[in-house]
Amino acid sequence: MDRIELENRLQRACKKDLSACSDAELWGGLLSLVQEMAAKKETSGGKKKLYYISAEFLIGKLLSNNLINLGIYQDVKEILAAHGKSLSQVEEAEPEPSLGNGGLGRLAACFLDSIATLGLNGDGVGLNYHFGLFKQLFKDNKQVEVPNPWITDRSWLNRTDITFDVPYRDFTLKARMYDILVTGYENRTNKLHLFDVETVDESLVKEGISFDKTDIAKNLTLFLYPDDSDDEGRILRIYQQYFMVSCAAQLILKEAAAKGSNFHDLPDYAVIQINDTHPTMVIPELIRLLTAEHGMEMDEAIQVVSRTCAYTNHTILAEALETWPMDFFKKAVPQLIPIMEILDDKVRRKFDDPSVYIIDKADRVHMAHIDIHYGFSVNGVAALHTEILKETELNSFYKLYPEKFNNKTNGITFRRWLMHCDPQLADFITGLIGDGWKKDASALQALNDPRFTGNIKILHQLLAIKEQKKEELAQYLKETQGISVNPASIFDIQIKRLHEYKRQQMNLLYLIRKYLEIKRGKKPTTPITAIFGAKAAPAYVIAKDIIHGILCLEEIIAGDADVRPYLNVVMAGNYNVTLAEKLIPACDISEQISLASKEASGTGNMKFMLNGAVTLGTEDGANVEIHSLVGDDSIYIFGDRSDTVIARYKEGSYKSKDWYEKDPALKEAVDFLTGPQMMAVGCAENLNRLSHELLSKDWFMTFPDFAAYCAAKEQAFADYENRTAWAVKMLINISQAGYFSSDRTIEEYNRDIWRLEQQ
Ligand code: 26V
Repeated sequence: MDRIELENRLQRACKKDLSACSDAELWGGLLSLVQEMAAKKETSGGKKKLYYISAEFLIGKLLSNNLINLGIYQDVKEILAAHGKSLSQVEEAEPEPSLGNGGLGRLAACFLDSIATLGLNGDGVGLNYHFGLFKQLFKDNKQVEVPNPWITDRSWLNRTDITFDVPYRDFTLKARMYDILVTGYENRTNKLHLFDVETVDESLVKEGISFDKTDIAKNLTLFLYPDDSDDEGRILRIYQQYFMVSCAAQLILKEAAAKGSNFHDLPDYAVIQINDTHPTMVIPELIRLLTAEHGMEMDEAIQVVSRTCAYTNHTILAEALETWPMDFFKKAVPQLIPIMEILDDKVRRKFDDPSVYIIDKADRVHMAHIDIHYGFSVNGVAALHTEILKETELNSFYKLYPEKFNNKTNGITFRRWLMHCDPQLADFITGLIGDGWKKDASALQALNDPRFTGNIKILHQLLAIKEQKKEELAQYLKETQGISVNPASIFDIQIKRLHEYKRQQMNLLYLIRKYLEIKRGKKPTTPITAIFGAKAAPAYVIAKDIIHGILCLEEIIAGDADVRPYLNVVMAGNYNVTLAEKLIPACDISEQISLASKEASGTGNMKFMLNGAVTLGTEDGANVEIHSLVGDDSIYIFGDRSDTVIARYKEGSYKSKDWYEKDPALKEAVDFLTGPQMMAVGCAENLNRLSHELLSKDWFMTFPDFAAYCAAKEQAFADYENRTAWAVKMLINISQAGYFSSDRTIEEYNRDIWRLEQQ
C-alpha cells in the first residue's frame, strides 16, 4: 500500500482530519486500520496446529509492534508527523494489558510473534484477566497493590461467537472466547485466544485488590495469580486453571474435527505446548472428553493425548513446582479424579520409585509428574537449566525417559526488543551491515569485525546512541514518575520480578556499602545511578521487605547532599513491558545476579545484551551461554558456580552468620539495614525482619557471593571510564545476541517437538 492510500485509510478510520484528532482518537483509528490489515493475513493453513497454552501472555502494548510487523511503521510515523502528531505520543494512549507476571509470560508473547513470523500454524490460549496482575504504587516506602484495568471500549480484543460450557462440581460456567490478532513480521497473522467467563463482575473488587474469593462465577477472570495465602485463594487457582484448559481442550477437539480428525489421529492435527504446570490439567481433561464424550477406550485416549502434549519446565524452585491437595480437585473438578487415579495407577504398576508417582503419600497431586509421564517432550529453557533438570531435579524421570528431555534456550523477539525500543540502534546496525539481521539474527555477527570494533568514529556513534537513550529515559522518568536521574551517570539496572533468588537484596547491600564509602570521601569517577524495577507477589513478605529497604535507601540518599551527586538509587514504580522498553536501551550495566542454579534462563539478560549493555552476572541460566558467546572481556562474571551451590545445599552446612562475622564491609552494610538512618525513614518491623532473614537464613546465599560481587562491580565501573574500550564491549555483545532471537528458539521447537509445516 502506498503512502497516500495509507493516509486516506487512516483518515477514514479516524473519521476526521488527522490534525484535529486527539491522541486517543488517532490510536483508535490506527487500531481499526491495523485490525483490518492484520485480518487479511490470517490463514487457517496447515493440517497440524500448535496450541500454546499459558496462564500468562505478557504481550505489552501492541500498536507499534503491529505497525512494524505489517511494514507500515515508518509511513505511519511520517504521516502523523506531517499532521503535527507524534506516534510515540499516540502510543501513550494505549493501556498496557498486564496479563503476565514476568519472564514466563513475556516469553509466551515473544514466541507468538516468532511463530507468526516463521509462518507456523499456531495460536496461544489463555485467560482474559480483567485486572491482570496488580498495578504497583508506593506509599510510605512500601508497595501497595491496586487493580490494573486495561480493557477499554476499544481494544485489541475481538469478541467471538465461540462459547463453551465449563463444568464444575456445583455449577457450570459459560465461557466466551475473545481473540487478539498476532501479526508476524512480514508474514501471516495468528491468534491469541483469551477465554472469559460471561458472568464476571468487576465491581466485586473492593479495597485494593481484595474481593470475595468464593464467588467463582463473578471472580474467575478478575486477576492473574490471586492471593493464594489461604485455601480459598488456592482453590480459585484450580478453578481458573481448569477453566483455561477445559476451553482449550474443547477448542482443540472442535478445530481438529472440523479439519477431518476422527480423534484417533489427533496428534496429526494438534500439538499442545504446556507452558509450565499451570495448564497441566489439559491432559486429564482431554482424556476425559475423548472417553466420556467421544467413546474412546481409556488406554487409547491416554496414548493419543500423550502423543499430543509437550511440557516446558521454567523453574527448579521447589515452591513454584505445583502440587495440589486431592481435596481441592474433589471440591472443584471431581470429574478429573478418576482419570488422575488411573494415570497414577499406571505409573505405580510400571515403576517402583515413589518419587515419580503422581499422587503422593499425603494425597497431593504433582502436576509436573503428569506432564512428564503423559507428554512426549520435556524441555528446559537454557543449557544449564536443562542439565540441572536431567542430573538433579528431575533425575529420576530422566532415567526413565532420557529421550523425552531436550533443551530449548529461550529467546526474545528482536522486533520489539530492538527495532521498536531502540530504532536508532537498529538503523545504526543496518547502516553498518545491511538489514539482513532483521530476518536472520545470526547476521549480527558481522558486527564483530575490526572494521567496526577498531573504528573510533563508529564506536563513538554507538556511545552517542546510548547517551541519547539515557536522556530519553531521564525525561520519561521525570514526566511519568517525577524521578530525576542524571543522564551523564552510569546506568546500572536490575529489573525483574522481586524474588530472593534473584538477589535484589545483594544489590541493596552493595549500594549501602557504596553510600558509606562515598560518605567517607571515596567518590566514584563517574556518578552511578542504580535503577530497580520489580513487583513483589502480594503475599511474599520478604520480597516486600526488600522493596522497603530499597525505597528507604533511596530516600536517605535523596536527602544527603554529600552523596546525592555521586550515587542515586531509584526504584521505578509499576515495572511493566512499557517501562522495560524505555529502561533497556538506556542501560550500561545489566544486573543478572541470581544465585547460580536458580534462574532457569532469564530473558532480560538477552534484551540488555542486544541493546548494548554489559552483563554483570553469575554463571546462571542463559548467562552461561552469553558468557561463552561474548568471551571473558565483554562480561563481568562473579560468584560461586552452580555445582558449588548445589553441593552446599546438599551438605546443609551454610551459616550466613559466619560470613557476616568475617567480612567487616558486609557486616557494616547488614547492620545499616537496622541502623538509625534506615529506622528514621522506614518501618522497624520490615527492616528487622529483612535483617533477621539474612542473618539467620539467607537461603539464597548472598553473603558468600558478596565480596566477589562488589569486586566485579568495581571493575565494571573502572572499565567504564575507558569509553572506546567500553564501546567495543557493547558492540561485541550486540554482535553475539543473534543466538537469542526467539525465531531461533521457535525453529528449534518446531524442528524437535511440534513438526508443523512452514508456510
Ligand atoms: C510460579 C508461581 C508460584 C506461586 C505463585 C505465582 C507463580 C507464578 C509463576 C510461577 C512459575 C514461575 C516460573 C517462571 O516464571 N520462570 C521463569 O521463566 C522464564 C522463561 O523461561 C525464565 O527466563 C526465568 O528464568 C524463569 O524464572
